[in-house]
Amino acid sequence: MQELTKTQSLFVQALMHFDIGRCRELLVGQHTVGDCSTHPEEIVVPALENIGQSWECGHISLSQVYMSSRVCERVMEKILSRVSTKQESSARLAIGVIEDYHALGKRMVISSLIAAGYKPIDLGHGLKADELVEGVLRENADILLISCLMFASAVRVKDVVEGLKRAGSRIPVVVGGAPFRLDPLLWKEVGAHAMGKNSAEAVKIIRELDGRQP
Ligand code: B12
Repeated sequence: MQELTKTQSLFVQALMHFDIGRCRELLVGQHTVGDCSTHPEEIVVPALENIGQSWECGHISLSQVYMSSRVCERVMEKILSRVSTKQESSARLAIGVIEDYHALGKRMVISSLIAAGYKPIDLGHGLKADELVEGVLRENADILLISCLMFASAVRVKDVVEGLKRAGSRIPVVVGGAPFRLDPLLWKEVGAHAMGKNSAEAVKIIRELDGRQP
């Protein structure tokens, strides 16, 4: 199991007690207002990974995993900025979670994009490949971001890329989520344009594609 820092361990303990106040306390000190840095993510992502591993080993139940993620959602919702502090961009970004229901990563990416001056269109989660293609065409998106946490859903990105091509769209598809972090070549295999490991990288990639300076 991955070794955690002291703060990450305290955060795991607080999550196991569903102690929202303590979780917030541990994260707030890490966050700088107006900055799209990933400090809270550096605690939340490894902590939830650790909790996922405990579930895999049979040490905790799925309902504990579920409750931990709900607590993280509540706390992050309050911490992450929803107000753009930077110059706004007119690029139309669409974002969705393919097939699976792990939506916390998408939320974090959305918050960072908003803080960086974008107005991402949230297509939702649990989406089939053709639903993502439909969403892109309906919203006339310039860039599609896809989040996923399961290998079975990651390989479906290929269907989205092919579906977009069939529909005559050549927009870049940017992917992110655990399967792409674990297999560094997977994003290329599924035909994505780029892959980001966290929400700061998501912003960096989008800025490059959008031709904007940091
Ligand atoms: C919380 C959680 C749940 C919650 C989800 C609640 C929710 N609303 O999100 C619940 C309890 C519902 C759940 C259910 C299940 N889960 Co689950 N879950 C997790 C857990 C513990 C944490 C995930 C998480 O929220 N992480 C925190 C977020 C913030 O991290 P993130 O998504 O990676 O996002 C970051 C980056 O990846 C990046 N990013 C994310 N998206 C994007 C997109 C772009 C474009 C970019 C650039 C970057 C980017 O930025 C984010 C911030 O840094 C993981 C463990 C793990 N290792 O991740 C297992 C895990 C993903 N789950 C797993 C499984 C198996 C399941 C279930 C099938 C269990 C079951 N038997 O029912 C179901 C499936 C549900 C479904 N169909 O989707 C497995 C997947 C294994 C695999 N190989 O595919 C994992 C890995 C656990 C394990 N160790 O086995 N789960």
